[in-house]
Amino acid sequence: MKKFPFPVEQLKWLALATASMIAGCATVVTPSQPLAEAKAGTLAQCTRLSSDFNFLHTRLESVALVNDPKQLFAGTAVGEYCLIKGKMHERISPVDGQAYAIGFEMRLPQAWGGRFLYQGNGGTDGVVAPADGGLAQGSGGLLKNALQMGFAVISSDAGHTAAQNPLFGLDPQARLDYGYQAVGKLTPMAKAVIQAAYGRLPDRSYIAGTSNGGRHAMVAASRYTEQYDGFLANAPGIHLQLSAATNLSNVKRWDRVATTKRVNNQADLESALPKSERELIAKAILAKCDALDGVVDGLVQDIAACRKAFDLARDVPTCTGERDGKTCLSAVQKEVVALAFASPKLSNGAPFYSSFPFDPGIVQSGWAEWKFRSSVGNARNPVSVGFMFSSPPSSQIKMATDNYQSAAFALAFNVDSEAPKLSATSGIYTESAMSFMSPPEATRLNALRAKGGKLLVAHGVADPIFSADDIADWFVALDANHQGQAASFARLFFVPGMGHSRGGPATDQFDALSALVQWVERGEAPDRIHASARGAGNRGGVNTELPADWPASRSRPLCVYPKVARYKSGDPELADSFVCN
Ligand SMILES: [Ca+2]
Repeated sequence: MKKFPFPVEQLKWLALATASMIAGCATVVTPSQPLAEAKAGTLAQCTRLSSDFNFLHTRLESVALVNDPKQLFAGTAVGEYCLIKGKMHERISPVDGQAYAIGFEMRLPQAWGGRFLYQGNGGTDGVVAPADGGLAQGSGGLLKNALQMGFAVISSDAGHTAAQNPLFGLDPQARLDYGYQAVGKLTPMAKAVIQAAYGRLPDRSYIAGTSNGGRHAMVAASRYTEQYDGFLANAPGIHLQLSAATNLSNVKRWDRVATTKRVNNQADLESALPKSERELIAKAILAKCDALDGVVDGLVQDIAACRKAFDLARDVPTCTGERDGKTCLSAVQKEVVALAFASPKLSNGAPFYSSFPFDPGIVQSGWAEWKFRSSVGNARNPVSVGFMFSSPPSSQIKMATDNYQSAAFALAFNVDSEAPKLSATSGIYTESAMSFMSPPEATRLNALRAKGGKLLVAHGVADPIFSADDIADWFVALDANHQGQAASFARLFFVPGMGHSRGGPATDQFDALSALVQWVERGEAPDRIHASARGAGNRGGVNTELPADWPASRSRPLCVYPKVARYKSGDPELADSFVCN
Protein backbone atom coordinates (compact mmCIF):
# COMPACT_ATOMS: atom_id res chain seq x y z
CA MET A 1 0.00 0.00 0.00
CA LYS A 2 1.31 3.41 -0.95
CA LYS A 3 2.07 5.79 1.88
CA PHE A 4 0.53 8.74 0.13
CA PRO A 5 -1.52 7.66 -2.78
CA PHE A 6 -2.84 10.69 -4.58
CA PRO A 7 0.23 12.03 -6.31
CA VAL A 8 1.67 8.66 -7.27
CA GLU A 9 -1.32 7.07 -8.95
CA GLN A 10 -3.08 10.31 -9.85
CA LEU A 11 -0.09 11.96 -11.41
CA LYS A 12 0.49 8.89 -13.51
CA TRP A 13 -3.08 8.98 -14.74
CA LEU A 14 -2.92 12.69 -15.45
CA ALA A 15 0.32 12.44 -17.34
CA LEU A 16 -1.03 9.66 -19.51
CA ALA A 17 -4.28 11.49 -20.08
CA THR A 18 -2.49 14.56 -21.31
CA ALA A 19 -0.21 12.57 -23.58
CA SER A 20 -3.09 10.68 -25.13
CA MET A 21 -5.16 13.77 -25.73
CA ILE A 22 -2.29 15.41 -27.51
CA ALA A 23 -1.72 12.37 -29.66
CA GLY A 24 -5.46 12.13 -30.43
CA CYS A 25 -4.84 8.92 -32.30
CA ALA A 26 -7.60 6.58 -33.44
CA THR A 27 -6.63 3.00 -32.73
CA VAL A 28 -8.38 0.09 -34.38
CA VAL A 29 -9.67 -2.08 -31.56
CA THR A 30 -9.57 -5.81 -32.09
CA PRO A 31 -12.84 -7.38 -30.92
CA SER A 32 -12.71 -10.28 -28.50
CA GLN A 33 -14.82 -13.46 -28.68
CA PRO A 34 -18.10 -13.26 -26.77
CA LEU A 35 -18.83 -15.60 -23.87
CA ALA A 36 -21.61 -18.14 -24.39
CA GLU A 37 -25.10 -16.68 -24.14
CA ALA A 38 -27.14 -17.38 -21.01
CA LYS A 39 -30.01 -19.85 -21.33
CA ALA A 40 -33.41 -19.56 -19.70
CA GLY A 41 -34.30 -21.68 -16.68
CA THR A 42 -37.23 -22.28 -14.35
CA LEU A 43 -37.60 -21.80 -10.66
CA ALA A 44 -37.65 -25.28 -9.12
CA GLN A 45 -37.50 -24.39 -5.42
CA CYS A 46 -38.54 -21.40 -3.41
CA THR A 47 -40.11 -21.77 0.06
CA ARG A 48 -38.33 -25.06 0.71
CA LEU A 49 -35.04 -23.16 0.62
CA SER A 50 -35.77 -21.87 4.13
CA SER A 51 -35.07 -25.37 5.46
CA ASP A 52 -32.99 -26.89 2.64
CA PHE A 53 -30.44 -24.17 1.96
CA ASN A 54 -27.27 -24.16 4.00
CA PHE A 55 -24.26 -21.95 3.52
CA LEU A 56 -21.50 -21.04 5.93
CA HIS A 57 -22.12 -17.91 8.03
CA THR A 58 -25.54 -17.49 6.43
CA ARG A 59 -29.03 -17.40 7.92
CA LEU A 60 -32.16 -17.08 5.79
CA GLU A 61 -34.75 -15.10 7.71
CA SER A 62 -37.64 -15.43 5.30
CA VAL A 63 -38.42 -17.07 1.98
CA ALA A 64 -41.67 -16.42 0.14
CA LEU A 65 -43.11 -16.72 -3.32
CA VAL A 66 -44.43 -13.33 -4.40
CA ASN A 67 -46.99 -13.04 -7.14
CA ASP A 68 -48.66 -9.69 -6.88
CA PRO A 69 -50.16 -8.37 -10.13
CA LYS A 70 -50.29 -4.93 -8.53
CA GLN A 71 -46.52 -4.81 -8.09
CA LEU A 72 -45.38 -2.66 -10.99
CA PHE A 73 -42.16 -1.05 -12.16
CA ALA A 74 -42.48 1.82 -14.66
CA GLY A 75 -46.07 0.78 -15.20
CA THR A 76 -45.26 -2.86 -16.05
CA ALA A 77 -45.93 -5.90 -13.85
CA VAL A 78 -42.86 -7.27 -12.12
CA GLY A 79 -44.10 -10.87 -12.34
CA GLU A 80 -43.68 -13.81 -10.02
CA TYR A 81 -40.50 -14.19 -8.01
CA CYS A 82 -39.03 -15.86 -4.95
CA LEU A 83 -38.15 -13.32 -2.26
CA ILE A 84 -35.37 -14.32 0.13
CA LYS A 85 -34.15 -12.23 3.03
CA GLY A 86 -31.19 -13.11 5.19
CA LYS A 87 -27.99 -12.20 6.95
CA MET A 88 -24.37 -13.24 6.65
CA HIS A 89 -21.57 -13.01 9.21
CA GLU A 90 -23.64 -11.94 12.20
CA ARG A 91 -21.23 -10.76 14.87
CA ILE A 92 -20.70 -8.46 17.82
CA SER A 93 -17.97 -5.91 17.28
CA PRO A 94 -15.20 -6.00 19.87
CA VAL A 95 -14.62 -2.30 19.16
CA ASP A 96 -18.01 -0.70 19.70
CA GLY A 97 -20.02 -3.63 21.10
CA GLN A 98 -22.62 -3.31 18.35
CA ALA A 99 -24.28 -6.16 16.47
CA TYR A 100 -23.24 -6.20 12.82
CA ALA A 101 -24.29 -8.40 9.91
CA ILE A 102 -24.33 -8.29 6.13
CA GLY A 103 -28.04 -8.02 5.44
CA PHE A 104 -29.28 -9.08 2.02
CA GLU A 105 -32.29 -9.72 -0.13
CA MET A 106 -32.60 -11.81 -3.27
CA ARG A 107 -35.33 -11.81 -5.85
CA LEU A 108 -35.40 -14.86 -8.10
CA PRO A 109 -37.78 -14.51 -11.05
CA GLN A 110 -39.97 -17.42 -12.14
CA ALA A 111 -39.06 -16.52 -15.74
CA TRP A 112 -35.28 -16.70 -15.34
CA GLY A 113 -32.93 -15.76 -18.14
CA GLY A 114 -29.99 -17.70 -16.67
CA ARG A 115 -28.32 -14.51 -15.41
CA PHE A 116 -27.28 -13.23 -11.97
CA LEU A 117 -27.01 -9.56 -11.01
CA TYR A 118 -25.33 -8.17 -7.94
CA GLN A 119 -26.97 -4.82 -7.29
CA GLY A 120 -24.52 -2.39 -5.68
CA ASN A 121 -26.38 0.22 -3.68
CA GLY A 122 -25.60 3.89 -3.23
CA GLY A 123 -24.66 6.44 -0.62
CA THR A 124 -23.00 5.04 2.47
CA ASP A 125 -24.96 1.78 2.10
CA GLY A 126 -26.77 0.51 5.21
CA VAL A 127 -30.01 -0.16 3.37
CA VAL A 128 -31.13 -3.34 1.62
CA ALA A 129 -32.80 -1.69 -1.36
CA PRO A 130 -35.34 -3.83 -3.24
CA ALA A 131 -33.38 -6.44 -5.20
CA ASP A 132 -34.82 -5.56 -8.58
CA GLY A 133 -31.81 -3.90 -10.17
CA GLY A 134 -33.53 -0.51 -10.31
CA LEU A 135 -30.99 1.39 -8.24
CA ALA A 136 -28.05 -0.24 -9.90
CA GLN A 137 -28.76 0.02 -13.59
CA GLY A 138 -28.08 3.75 -13.75
CA SER A 139 -29.87 6.35 -15.83
CA GLY A 140 -32.74 8.45 -14.67
CA GLY A 141 -36.07 6.67 -14.77
CA LEU A 142 -35.57 3.16 -16.06
CA LEU A 143 -38.31 1.62 -18.18
CA LYS A 144 -37.49 -1.95 -17.14
CA ASN A 145 -35.57 -3.30 -14.19
CA ALA A 146 -33.26 -6.30 -14.08
CA LEU A 147 -35.85 -8.49 -12.35
CA GLN A 148 -38.27 -7.87 -15.21
CA MET A 149 -35.45 -8.68 -17.61
CA GLY A 150 -35.13 -12.12 -16.00
CA PHE A 151 -32.09 -11.56 -13.78
CA ALA A 152 -31.84 -13.22 -10.36
CA VAL A 153 -30.81 -10.22 -8.24
CA ILE A 154 -29.15 -9.71 -4.86
CA SER A 155 -29.03 -6.45 -2.94
CA SER A 156 -27.34 -5.82 0.39
CA ASP A 157 -26.62 -3.25 3.08
CA ALA A 158 -22.87 -3.94 2.74
CA GLY A 159 -22.47 -4.89 6.39
CA HIS A 160 -24.22 -2.26 8.51
CA THR A 161 -27.69 -0.85 9.03
CA ALA A 162 -28.97 2.64 8.32
CA ALA A 163 -29.06 3.25 12.07
CA GLN A 164 -25.33 2.44 12.19
CA ASN A 165 -24.53 5.15 9.64
CA PRO A 166 -22.03 6.76 9.94
CA LEU A 167 -20.49 5.42 13.13
CA PHE A 168 -20.06 1.92 11.68
CA GLY A 169 -16.80 3.43 10.46
CA LEU A 170 -15.43 3.04 13.97
CA ASP A 171 -15.51 -0.74 13.49
CA PRO A 172 -12.62 -1.78 11.22
CA GLN A 173 -14.40 -4.85 9.85
CA ALA A 174 -17.51 -2.84 8.98
CA ARG A 175 -15.26 -0.45 7.04
CA LEU A 176 -13.84 -3.33 5.04
CA ASP A 177 -17.26 -4.85 4.36
CA TYR A 178 -18.49 -1.49 3.11
CA GLY A 179 -15.34 -1.04 1.03
CA TYR A 180 -15.29 -4.40 -0.74
CA GLN A 181 -15.59 -7.48 1.45
CA ALA A 182 -19.41 -7.66 1.55
CA VAL A 183 -19.41 -8.19 -2.23
CA GLY A 184 -16.77 -10.88 -1.85
CA LYS A 185 -18.73 -12.71 0.86
CA LEU A 186 -22.17 -12.41 -0.69
CA THR A 187 -21.33 -13.45 -4.23
CA PRO A 188 -20.56 -17.18 -3.71
CA MET A 189 -23.55 -17.45 -1.34
CA ALA A 190 -25.88 -15.83 -3.89
CA LYS A 191 -24.68 -18.22 -6.59
CA ALA A 192 -25.32 -21.15 -4.26
CA VAL A 193 -28.87 -19.88 -3.66
CA ILE A 194 -29.38 -19.69 -7.42
CA GLN A 195 -28.08 -23.24 -7.83
CA ALA A 196 -30.46 -24.47 -5.13
CA ALA A 197 -33.42 -22.59 -6.58
CA TYR A 198 -32.96 -23.25 -10.29
CA GLY A 199 -30.98 -26.47 -10.23
CA ARG A 200 -27.90 -24.88 -11.78
CA LEU A 201 -25.49 -22.01 -11.39
CA PRO A 202 -26.06 -18.83 -13.39
CA ASP A 203 -24.65 -19.00 -16.91
CA ARG A 204 -23.56 -15.37 -16.79
CA SER A 205 -22.98 -13.07 -13.82
CA TYR A 206 -23.12 -9.28 -13.70
CA ILE A 207 -22.49 -6.63 -11.11
CA ALA A 208 -23.99 -3.17 -11.53
CA GLY A 209 -24.27 -0.08 -9.42
CA THR A 210 -24.66 3.65 -9.38
CA SER A 211 -22.53 6.15 -7.45
CA ASN A 212 -21.14 4.21 -4.48
CA GLY A 213 -22.73 1.18 -6.15
CA GLY A 214 -20.78 2.01 -9.30
CA ARG A 215 -17.71 2.02 -7.10
CA HIS A 216 -18.67 -1.47 -5.90
CA ALA A 217 -18.79 -2.59 -9.56
CA MET A 218 -15.43 -0.99 -10.36
CA VAL A 219 -13.85 -2.52 -7.25
CA ALA A 220 -15.25 -5.92 -8.22
CA ALA A 221 -13.68 -5.56 -11.68
CA SER A 222 -10.34 -5.43 -9.87
CA ARG A 223 -10.91 -7.73 -6.89
CA TYR A 224 -13.59 -10.24 -7.92
CA THR A 225 -12.88 -10.58 -11.62
CA GLU A 226 -13.36 -14.34 -11.59
CA GLN A 227 -16.89 -14.04 -10.16
CA TYR A 228 -18.40 -11.82 -12.84
CA ASP A 229 -18.58 -11.55 -16.63
CA GLY A 230 -20.00 -8.05 -16.95
CA PHE A 231 -19.49 -4.94 -14.82
CA LEU A 232 -21.72 -1.88 -15.13
CA ALA A 233 -20.54 1.22 -13.27
CA ASN A 234 -22.75 4.29 -13.35
CA ALA A 235 -21.26 7.52 -12.02
CA PRO A 236 -18.79 5.39 -10.06
CA GLY A 237 -17.00 6.92 -7.08
CA ILE A 238 -13.65 5.36 -7.87
CA HIS A 239 -12.06 7.99 -5.62
CA LEU A 240 -15.08 8.55 -3.42
CA GLN A 241 -12.93 9.35 -0.41
CA LEU A 242 -10.95 11.98 -2.33
CA SER A 243 -14.00 13.61 -3.88
CA ALA A 244 -15.67 13.83 -0.47
CA ALA A 245 -12.57 15.48 0.98
CA THR A 246 -12.36 17.81 -2.03
CA ASN A 247 -15.95 18.86 -1.48
CA LEU A 248 -15.12 19.57 2.16
CA SER A 249 -12.05 21.56 1.24
CA ASN A 250 -14.20 23.94 -0.84
CA VAL A 251 -16.64 24.73 1.97
CA LYS A 252 -14.71 27.65 3.40
CA ARG A 253 -14.31 29.12 -0.09
CA TRP A 254 -18.04 29.00 -0.78
CA ASP A 255 -18.64 30.35 2.69
CA ARG A 256 -16.47 33.33 1.82
CA VAL A 257 -18.85 34.44 -0.94
CA ALA A 258 -22.12 33.30 0.63
CA THR A 259 -24.43 36.25 1.11
CA THR A 260 -26.85 34.95 3.70
CA LYS A 261 -26.06 35.11 7.36
CA ARG A 262 -24.93 32.09 9.26
CA VAL A 263 -27.49 30.26 11.30
CA ASN A 264 -26.08 27.85 13.86
CA ASN A 265 -22.68 27.94 12.22
CA GLN A 266 -24.16 26.88 8.89
CA ALA A 267 -24.00 29.39 6.13
CA ASP A 268 -26.53 28.95 3.40
CA LEU A 269 -23.76 27.97 1.03
CA GLU A 270 -26.05 28.05 -1.99
CA SER A 271 -26.15 31.83 -1.65
CA ALA A 272 -22.50 31.65 -2.77
CA LEU A 273 -23.74 30.69 -6.24
CA PRO A 274 -27.53 30.53 -6.46
CA LYS A 275 -29.38 29.08 -9.42
CA SER A 276 -29.74 32.44 -11.15
CA GLU A 277 -25.96 32.86 -11.16
CA ARG A 278 -25.40 29.27 -12.24
CA GLU A 279 -27.76 29.99 -15.14
CA LEU A 280 -25.53 32.90 -16.07
CA ILE A 281 -22.52 30.56 -16.20
CA ALA A 282 -24.48 27.96 -18.18
CA LYS A 283 -25.51 30.62 -20.69
CA ALA A 284 -21.89 31.66 -21.14
CA ILE A 285 -20.79 28.01 -21.61
CA LEU A 286 -23.52 27.46 -24.21
CA ALA A 287 -22.61 30.65 -26.06
CA LYS A 288 -19.09 29.32 -26.57
CA CYS A 289 -19.64 25.58 -26.81
CA ASP A 290 -23.17 24.57 -27.84
CA ALA A 291 -22.59 24.91 -31.60
CA LEU A 292 -19.26 23.05 -31.54
CA ASP A 293 -21.09 19.71 -32.02
CA GLY A 294 -22.98 20.97 -35.09
CA VAL A 295 -26.27 21.97 -33.53
CA VAL A 296 -27.43 24.61 -31.06
CA ASP A 297 -29.61 22.47 -28.81
CA GLY A 298 -28.67 23.29 -25.20
CA LEU A 299 -26.23 20.35 -25.07
CA VAL A 300 -22.44 20.48 -25.18
CA GLN A 301 -21.26 17.18 -26.64
CA ASP A 302 -17.68 18.14 -27.41
CA ILE A 303 -16.16 18.47 -23.94
CA ALA A 304 -12.58 18.72 -25.20
CA ALA A 305 -13.38 21.54 -27.64
CA CYS A 306 -15.39 23.35 -24.96
CA ARG A 307 -12.45 23.19 -22.58
CA LYS A 308 -10.50 25.30 -25.07
CA ALA A 309 -13.39 27.54 -26.10
CA PHE A 310 -14.77 28.54 -22.71
CA ASP A 311 -12.95 30.74 -20.24
CA LEU A 312 -14.73 31.58 -17.01
CA ALA A 313 -12.69 34.69 -16.33
CA ARG A 314 -13.23 36.07 -19.81
CA ASP A 315 -16.69 34.85 -20.77
CA VAL A 316 -18.73 35.51 -17.64
CA PRO A 317 -19.25 39.23 -16.92
CA THR A 318 -17.61 40.57 -13.78
CA CYS A 319 -19.70 42.86 -11.61
CA THR A 320 -18.50 46.42 -11.49
CA GLY A 321 -20.70 47.19 -8.47
CA GLU A 322 -22.80 44.99 -6.24
CA ARG A 323 -23.82 41.48 -7.28
CA ASP A 324 -27.30 41.51 -8.76
CA GLY A 325 -27.64 37.73 -8.82
CA LYS A 326 -28.15 37.36 -12.55
CA THR A 327 -26.00 39.46 -14.89
CA CYS A 328 -22.54 39.16 -13.36
CA LEU A 329 -20.35 37.42 -10.80
CA SER A 330 -18.06 39.27 -8.44
CA ALA A 331 -14.32 38.94 -9.03
CA VAL A 332 -13.94 36.92 -5.82
CA GLN A 333 -16.86 34.67 -6.78
CA LYS A 334 -15.19 33.91 -10.10
CA GLU A 335 -11.99 33.00 -8.27
CA VAL A 336 -13.91 30.64 -6.00
CA VAL A 337 -15.79 29.01 -8.89
CA ALA A 338 -12.55 28.62 -10.84
CA LEU A 339 -10.94 26.90 -7.85
CA ALA A 340 -13.95 24.61 -7.39
CA PHE A 341 -13.57 23.43 -11.00
CA ALA A 342 -9.78 23.27 -11.03
CA SER A 343 -7.74 20.27 -10.00
CA PRO A 344 -7.40 20.63 -6.21
CA LYS A 345 -3.92 20.69 -4.78
CA LEU A 346 -2.33 20.39 -1.39
CA SER A 347 -0.40 23.46 -0.33
CA ASN A 348 2.84 21.73 -1.39
CA GLY A 349 1.42 21.60 -4.93
CA ALA A 350 0.63 17.88 -4.95
CA PRO A 351 -2.54 17.11 -6.94
CA PHE A 352 -5.27 15.75 -4.73
CA TYR A 353 -8.30 14.79 -6.79
CA SER A 354 -9.42 16.05 -10.19
CA SER A 355 -10.70 19.02 -12.12
CA PHE A 356 -14.34 19.20 -13.24
CA PRO A 357 -15.38 20.11 -16.79
CA PHE A 358 -17.65 23.11 -17.28
CA ASP A 359 -21.06 21.98 -18.51
CA PRO A 360 -24.45 23.72 -18.70
CA GLY A 361 -25.74 21.03 -16.30
CA ILE A 362 -24.41 23.29 -13.54
CA VAL A 363 -27.94 24.72 -13.37
CA GLN A 364 -29.51 21.64 -11.83
CA SER A 365 -30.60 21.46 -8.22
CA GLY A 366 -28.54 18.30 -7.65
CA TRP A 367 -25.39 20.30 -8.36
CA ALA A 368 -26.22 22.64 -5.48
CA GLU A 369 -27.25 19.73 -3.28
CA TRP A 370 -23.83 18.11 -3.52
CA LYS A 371 -21.68 21.23 -3.42
CA PHE A 372 -23.59 23.19 -0.79
CA ARG A 373 -25.47 20.74 1.42
CA SER A 374 -23.76 17.34 1.25
CA SER A 375 -20.50 19.13 1.94
CA VAL A 376 -21.66 20.36 5.35
CA GLY A 377 -24.53 18.09 6.45
CA ASN A 378 -24.23 15.34 9.03
CA ALA A 379 -25.35 12.66 6.57
CA ARG A 380 -22.63 12.95 3.97
CA ASN A 381 -19.14 14.32 3.42
CA PRO A 382 -18.09 15.40 6.94
CA VAL A 383 -19.10 12.13 8.58
CA SER A 384 -17.90 9.97 5.68
CA VAL A 385 -14.45 11.48 5.82
CA GLY A 386 -14.42 11.79 9.61
CA PHE A 387 -15.61 8.31 10.56
CA MET A 388 -15.37 5.96 7.58
CA PHE A 389 -12.24 7.08 5.76
CA SER A 390 -9.86 8.71 8.21
CA SER A 391 -7.39 6.60 10.18
CA PRO A 392 -7.70 7.19 13.02
CA PRO A 393 -11.34 8.25 12.80
CA SER A 394 -12.41 11.65 14.04
CA SER A 395 -13.09 11.97 17.74
CA GLN A 396 -15.83 14.52 17.09
CA ILE A 397 -18.59 11.96 17.58
CA LYS A 398 -21.22 14.66 18.01
CA MET A 399 -21.14 15.58 14.36
CA ALA A 400 -22.70 12.21 13.51
CA THR A 401 -26.04 13.54 14.68
CA ASP A 402 -25.57 17.27 14.78
CA ASN A 403 -25.56 19.46 11.67
CA TYR A 404 -23.98 22.29 13.66
CA GLN A 405 -20.98 20.09 14.47
CA SER A 406 -20.62 18.64 10.97
CA ALA A 407 -20.74 22.12 9.45
CA ALA A 408 -18.09 23.26 11.91
CA PHE A 409 -15.92 20.29 10.88
CA ALA A 410 -16.39 21.21 7.21
CA LEU A 411 -15.63 24.90 7.74
CA ALA A 412 -12.44 24.05 9.62
CA PHE A 413 -11.39 21.31 7.19
CA ASN A 414 -7.69 21.54 6.42
CA VAL A 415 -6.88 19.37 3.44
CA ASP A 416 -3.15 19.32 4.23
CA SER A 417 -3.65 17.77 7.64
CA GLU A 418 -6.74 15.68 6.86
CA ALA A 419 -5.83 14.19 3.46
CA PRO A 420 -2.97 12.03 4.79
CA LYS A 421 -5.46 10.28 7.09
CA LEU A 422 -7.16 8.81 4.01
CA SER A 423 -4.06 6.90 3.06
CA ALA A 424 -2.92 6.17 6.60
CA THR A 425 -3.35 3.13 8.78
CA SER A 426 -3.59 3.51 12.51
CA GLY A 427 -3.83 0.99 15.34
CA ILE A 428 -6.77 -1.34 14.69
CA TYR A 429 -7.42 0.40 11.35
CA THR A 430 -4.93 -1.69 9.43
CA GLU A 431 -6.21 -0.88 5.95
CA SER A 432 -6.42 2.70 4.69
CA ALA A 433 -9.45 4.18 2.91
CA MET A 434 -7.38 4.46 -0.26
CA SER A 435 -6.99 0.71 -0.12
CA PHE A 436 -10.47 -0.42 0.90
CA MET A 437 -12.48 2.11 -1.13
CA SER A 438 -10.75 2.40 -4.51
CA PRO A 439 -10.32 -0.31 -7.13
CA PRO A 440 -6.72 -1.47 -6.72
CA GLU A 441 -6.23 -2.54 -10.33
CA ALA A 442 -8.39 0.04 -12.09
CA THR A 443 -5.91 1.00 -14.76
CA ARG A 444 -4.71 -2.57 -15.46
CA LEU A 445 -7.59 -5.06 -15.39
CA ASN A 446 -5.50 -7.71 -17.13
CA ALA A 447 -7.50 -10.54 -15.58
CA LEU A 448 -10.75 -9.00 -16.75
CA ARG A 449 -9.48 -8.75 -20.30
CA ALA A 450 -8.05 -12.27 -20.24
CA LYS A 451 -11.31 -13.88 -19.17
CA GLY A 452 -13.39 -12.06 -21.81
CA GLY A 453 -15.20 -9.92 -19.24
CA LYS A 454 -16.53 -6.47 -20.09
CA LEU A 455 -16.76 -3.21 -18.17
CA LEU A 456 -19.19 -0.47 -19.16
CA VAL A 457 -19.09 2.93 -17.45
CA ALA A 458 -21.60 5.77 -17.84
CA HIS A 459 -21.00 9.18 -16.30
CA GLY A 460 -22.70 12.58 -16.31
CA VAL A 461 -20.51 15.40 -17.59
CA ALA A 462 -22.04 17.78 -15.00
CA ASP A 463 -21.59 15.35 -12.10
CA PRO A 464 -20.77 17.67 -9.17
CA ILE A 465 -19.28 15.06 -6.83
CA PHE A 466 -17.50 12.40 -8.91
CA SER A 467 -15.67 14.28 -11.62
CA ALA A 468 -16.09 13.38 -15.29
CA ASP A 469 -12.46 14.41 -15.77
CA ASP A 470 -11.36 11.86 -13.17
CA ILE A 471 -13.16 9.02 -14.93
CA ALA A 472 -11.79 10.17 -18.33
CA ASP A 473 -8.30 10.11 -16.83
CA TRP A 474 -8.95 6.59 -15.59
CA PHE A 475 -9.95 5.37 -19.04
CA VAL A 476 -7.04 7.08 -20.78
CA ALA A 477 -4.59 5.48 -18.33
CA LEU A 478 -6.20 2.07 -18.80
CA ASP A 479 -6.06 2.48 -22.57
CA ALA A 480 -2.40 3.44 -22.44
CA ASN A 481 -1.64 0.33 -20.38
CA HIS A 482 -3.38 -1.77 -23.03
CA GLN A 483 -1.69 -0.15 -26.02
CA GLY A 484 -4.86 1.54 -27.24
CA GLN A 485 -6.89 -1.69 -27.01
CA ALA A 486 -8.81 -1.06 -23.78
CA ALA A 487 -12.05 -0.56 -25.71
CA SER A 488 -12.00 -4.29 -26.47
CA PHE A 489 -13.09 -4.83 -22.84
CA ALA A 490 -13.84 -1.47 -21.20
CA ARG A 491 -15.93 1.41 -22.53
CA LEU A 492 -16.88 4.79 -21.13
CA PHE A 493 -19.97 6.77 -22.12
CA PHE A 494 -20.48 10.37 -21.11
CA VAL A 495 -23.93 11.86 -20.71
CA PRO A 496 -23.70 15.62 -21.44
CA GLY A 497 -25.73 17.85 -19.14
CA MET A 498 -26.40 15.04 -16.67
CA GLY A 499 -25.54 15.50 -13.01
CA HIS A 500 -24.74 12.77 -10.50
CA SER A 501 -26.22 9.67 -12.15
CA ARG A 502 -29.39 11.41 -13.35
CA GLY A 503 -31.17 14.70 -13.92
CA GLY A 504 -30.19 18.02 -15.39
CA PRO A 505 -30.70 19.25 -18.96
CA ALA A 506 -29.85 15.84 -20.38
CA THR A 507 -31.02 12.76 -22.23
CA ASP A 508 -30.56 10.65 -19.10
CA GLN A 509 -32.76 7.63 -19.85
CA PHE A 510 -30.88 4.70 -21.36
CA ASP A 511 -30.49 0.95 -20.97
CA ALA A 512 -26.83 0.33 -20.27
CA LEU A 513 -27.42 -3.13 -18.77
CA SER A 514 -28.86 -4.51 -22.02
CA ALA A 515 -25.96 -2.97 -23.94
CA LEU A 516 -23.54 -4.72 -21.58
CA VAL A 517 -25.28 -8.11 -21.95
CA GLN A 518 -25.19 -7.84 -25.76
CA TRP A 519 -21.50 -7.07 -25.55
CA VAL A 520 -20.61 -9.88 -23.12
CA GLU A 521 -22.73 -12.60 -24.69
CA ARG A 522 -22.96 -11.66 -28.36
CA GLY A 523 -19.79 -9.69 -28.87
CA GLU A 524 -21.72 -6.61 -29.95
CA ALA A 525 -19.43 -3.90 -28.57
CA PRO A 526 -21.48 -0.72 -28.05
CA ASP A 527 -20.34 2.32 -30.03
CA ARG A 528 -23.44 4.26 -29.13
CA ILE A 529 -26.25 3.82 -26.63
CA HIS A 530 -29.66 5.26 -27.35
CA ALA A 531 -30.68 7.83 -24.73
CA SER A 532 -33.89 9.84 -24.29
CA ALA A 533 -35.02 12.89 -22.41
CA ARG A 534 -37.69 12.21 -19.80
CA GLY A 535 -40.29 14.77 -20.80
CA ALA A 536 -44.00 14.89 -20.01
CA GLY A 537 -45.64 11.48 -19.85
CA ASN A 538 -42.41 9.49 -19.57
CA ARG A 539 -43.17 6.09 -17.97
CA GLY A 540 -39.89 6.06 -16.04
CA GLY A 541 -40.65 9.38 -14.33
CA VAL A 542 -40.48 12.93 -15.65
CA ASN A 543 -37.26 14.96 -15.39
CA THR A 544 -38.59 18.28 -14.12
CA GLU A 545 -35.38 20.09 -14.97
CA LEU A 546 -35.60 19.73 -18.73
CA PRO A 547 -35.52 23.07 -20.55
CA ALA A 548 -39.01 24.16 -21.59
CA ASP A 549 -38.10 24.25 -25.28
CA TRP A 550 -37.01 20.59 -25.44
CA PRO A 551 -39.51 18.17 -26.98
CA ALA A 552 -40.64 15.53 -24.45
CA SER A 553 -39.01 12.65 -26.30
CA ARG A 554 -35.74 14.16 -27.54
CA SER A 555 -33.17 11.43 -28.14
CA ARG A 556 -29.39 11.43 -28.51
CA PRO A 557 -26.72 8.79 -28.88
CA LEU A 558 -24.33 8.39 -25.95
CA CYS A 559 -21.03 7.91 -27.74
CA VAL A 560 -18.16 5.69 -26.67
CA TYR A 561 -15.39 7.88 -25.26
CA PRO A 562 -13.52 9.71 -26.73
CA LYS A 563 -16.01 9.90 -29.62
CA VAL A 564 -18.49 12.76 -29.60
CA ALA A 565 -22.12 12.93 -30.81
CA ARG A 566 -22.16 15.32 -33.78
CA TYR A 567 -25.18 16.47 -35.72
CA LYS A 568 -25.19 15.04 -39.24
CA SER A 569 -28.54 15.74 -40.93
CA GLY A 570 -32.25 15.31 -40.41
CA ASP A 571 -34.47 16.06 -37.42
CA PRO A 572 -32.18 17.49 -34.72
CA GLU A 573 -34.42 16.00 -32.01
CA LEU A 574 -33.62 12.40 -33.02
CA ALA A 575 -30.59 10.31 -32.12
CA ASP A 576 -30.43 8.97 -35.68
CA SER A 577 -29.51 12.44 -36.92
CA PHE A 578 -26.21 12.25 -35.02
CA VAL A 579 -22.98 10.39 -35.67
CA CYS A 580 -20.35 9.42 -33.11
CA ASN A 581 -16.88 10.46 -34.20
CA1 LIG B 1 -24.96 21.33 -29.07
